[in-house]
Amino acid sequence: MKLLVINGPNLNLLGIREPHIYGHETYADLEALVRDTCAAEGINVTLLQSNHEGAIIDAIGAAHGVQDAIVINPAAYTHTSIAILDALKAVALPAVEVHISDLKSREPFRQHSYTGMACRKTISGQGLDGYRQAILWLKDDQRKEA
Ligand code: CA2
Repeated sequence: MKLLVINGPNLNLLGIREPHIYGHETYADLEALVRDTCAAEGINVTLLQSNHEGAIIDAIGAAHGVQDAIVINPAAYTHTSIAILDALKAVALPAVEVHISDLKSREPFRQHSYTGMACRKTISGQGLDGYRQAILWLKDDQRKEA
């Protein structure tokens, strides 16, 4: 299985502030967790973190015919980006949306997800473990579809 893991704006700054919301772990910890999980599961993973909407859209488009699945935390673009929603719909790869924090218990403007509308599942409020859960879910989903 080939997996693309995308992290959106400011997730490179994890760990420097708001630990009560996002925890103390850094983006390097997130990347290590994803790489370790994928290594254990025999998954070939590509990671991208970008603060630019167009770069994220380009990466989703380039995944067509190359990747088998996508894990995405679009960060603030979750709540604004119809363009990322359209890119996910266009490539039609199985995708899981992850949020480190529990969006249900946060501000009203974080309650709506455009990007989640193109994802098979959303995992929110599980901290970095949400990425591990998303990877395992997609692997199981692929096994069921095989
Ligand atoms: O909970 C999540 O994973 C979010 O996607 C994180 C985004 C936020 O805009 C979404 O509503 C929920 C923010 C990512 C980075 O934010 C930081 C804030 C302070 C310090 C470092 C990073």
